[in-house]
Amino acid sequence: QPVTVLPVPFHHGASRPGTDGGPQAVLQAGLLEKLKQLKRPATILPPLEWQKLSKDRRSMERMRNWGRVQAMNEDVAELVLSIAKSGAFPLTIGGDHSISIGTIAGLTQHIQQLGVIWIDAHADMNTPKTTPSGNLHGMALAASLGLGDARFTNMYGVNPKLQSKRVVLVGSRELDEGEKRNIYASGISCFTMHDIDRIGMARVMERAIAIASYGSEGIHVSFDIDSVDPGEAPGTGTPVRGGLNYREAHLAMEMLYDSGRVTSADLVEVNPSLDPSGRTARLAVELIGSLLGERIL
Ligand code: DIR
Ligand code: MN
Ligand code: MN
Ligand code: MN
Repeated sequence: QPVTVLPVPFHHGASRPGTDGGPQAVLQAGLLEKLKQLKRPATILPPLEWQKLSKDRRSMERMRNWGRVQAMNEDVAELVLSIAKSGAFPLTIGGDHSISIGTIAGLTQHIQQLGVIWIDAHADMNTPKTTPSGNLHGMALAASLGLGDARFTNMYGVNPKLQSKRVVLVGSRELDEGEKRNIYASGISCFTMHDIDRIGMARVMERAIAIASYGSEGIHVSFDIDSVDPGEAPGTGTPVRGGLNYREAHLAMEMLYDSGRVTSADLVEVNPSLDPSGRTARLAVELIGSLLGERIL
């Protein structure tokens, strides 16, 4: 199956700039070469630029830059939808995690009962009521489940986009108080670092894949690079220690490929301005390789 890469250089869903350089860094680290090596026909779309905005979408403290995030997500959704309709695998490179509101909105126009595996140090389950930061990248999964402001829960007039019984968090280790309540109330599944320590990544992924694929036409993998330990992935805006080690991250991606259920993916929160070494972007390319079928032997 061909892959179509959508680069989304965007940072207005997060506190600090830098993730707008993410797509270029990942491309420079050899994404196209990796896809060629895997014999995947690949198309790289031009980096998405958000539309110039009229002045009536003023920022708000509990939803910072909501106008820019909304405008960007409208374009992301349309492009991802057209990629999916073309029969290619949509691979979206961020950008901060707020862009996943758009990818999921577009995908759910095409794929019935989409399952989602959200691999992240965080849950991104805040709403404007619970957010401590006002940053929309911390609200992206909640919005896709119908929690929060209608500007983000109601794209295409469909709300909610996802059913909680097919949504799984993996790698969680820094949850805000309100988020914990939202996780319980929503009924999504959550495998924290504690669960990975206890039962191992292999069993966690077996369960996550089973949950996300039950009754679903496809699984979307939303991979926040901050899920990986900052020792391996320092180039990200909100690093949290105690993350996935190098092999755990690859194993997760390899098992997702082996499931044969994954129909799209996002790779987000790479911030090259925080990583002069470039290893975070190189890791991102390697992990995409594992997700798309690369094997050691
Ligand atoms: C925090 C950080 N929970 C917030 N979220 C991040 O701002 O809502 N998500 N960094 O990836
Ligand atoms: Mn800027
Ligand atoms: Mn995230
Ligand atoms: Mn995160």
